[in-house]
Amino acid sequence: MATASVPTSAAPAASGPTAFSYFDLDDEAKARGLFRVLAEDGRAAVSEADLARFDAALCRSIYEGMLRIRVTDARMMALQRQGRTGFYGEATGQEAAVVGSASASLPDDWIVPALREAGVGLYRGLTLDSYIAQILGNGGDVTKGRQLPCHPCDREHHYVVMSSCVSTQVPHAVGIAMAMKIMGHRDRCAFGFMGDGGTSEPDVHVALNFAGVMKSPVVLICQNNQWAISTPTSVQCAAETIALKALGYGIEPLRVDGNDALAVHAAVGYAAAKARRGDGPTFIELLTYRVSAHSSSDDPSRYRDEKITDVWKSERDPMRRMRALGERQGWLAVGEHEAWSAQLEADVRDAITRQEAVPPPALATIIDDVYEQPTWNLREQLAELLAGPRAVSPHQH
Ligand SMILES: Cc1ncc(C[n+]2csc(CCOP(=O)(O)OP(=O)(O)O)c2C)c(N)n1
Ligand SMILES: [Mg+2]
Repeated sequence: MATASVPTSAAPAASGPTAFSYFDLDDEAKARGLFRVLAEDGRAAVSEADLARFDAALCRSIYEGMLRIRVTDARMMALQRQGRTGFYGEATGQEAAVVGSASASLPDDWIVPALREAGVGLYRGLTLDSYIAQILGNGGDVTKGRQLPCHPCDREHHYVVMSSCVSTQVPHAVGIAMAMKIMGHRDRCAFGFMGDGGTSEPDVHVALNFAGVMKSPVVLICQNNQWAISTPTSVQCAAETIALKALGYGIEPLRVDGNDALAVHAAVGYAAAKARRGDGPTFIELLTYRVSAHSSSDDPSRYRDEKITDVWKSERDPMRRMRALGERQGWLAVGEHEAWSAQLEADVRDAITRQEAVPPPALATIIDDVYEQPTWNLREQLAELLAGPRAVSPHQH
């Protein structure tokens, strides 16, 4: 084993190569094309010289971030099945899209996620303990148990809480970017994520219009995982590609193999650098596949052919592609994948043990944060609650 411990991912590597010929195509060709750095077997889809521009430290950091999501998601789903948390939505199979994007962000940027980007937060420094506290809604949860699981936030690392209402977050990302521009904050940008289904929502069109007109420093990223719960993209999008929609708003579109972490890193790095220079927004479609269920409440075998899913789980798996590259190039030693997985698994289990021991938020917090001083009727209702039989949460027994 070449490395004894998991490398830190707190400081995202942001210097990515961007000078690939794909970026010189005209906008329509970019929106109809599919940018790739790696073929599915982990071999170069670009010249070996171009591939060499991704250094080993960056590749290792991306791989570790992807592995962390895969291990964490599997444990959290098990926790949900055991009734220890109420809900979970995995990003399994989408790790390249998530971490390839995160690794192109800088600490001063702001991340406005959709459902499957918790790994961006984790990559930027959201701790496992805080993530799990928020999933359990315990007394250590920064949102005091008021959010659904899988809606994490982390102010310190500029990771905004996700909105359950699909796509309402996209205008927020554009608004943050507009504020950055108005306040003269150069060298930073906002990332706004959405799903393929999310692009059917009016909010996305409002956001794209403002971003285009105001030349906001925003990177809009659509994880096209080809499903919106049980609705396939093909029955809710008449455009040939989702990226083409950006053209109508005067925004540069990119379309990228979302299971190719290096292509995602390069494309998002290109868009972020452009935004930080003051050259406006980019819309990026990342083509991937939701190999998991929509959430712990869903059974996809009832509405889709899981034989197709199996192909995405095996030969199109984004981790397999990076691992093949790492073993070929030598930045991933033989046995290191197993050692990292075991270490990450232990980290997650330890954090679960610590967080399950934390009691729920005190009942009195129920009236916090609405008024500077709680009103008389809220105080009266709280007193009544505390005097009653439910003064102790059932979860404490
Ligand atoms: C405004 C709104 N409509 C419907 C829903 C129910 N809903 C939750 S997730 C989802 C599908 C989202 O699909 P997509 O945007 O592709 O994201 P994915 O789940 O595939 O990551 C829907 C319809 C919702 N939460 N909000
Ligand atoms: Mg989707």
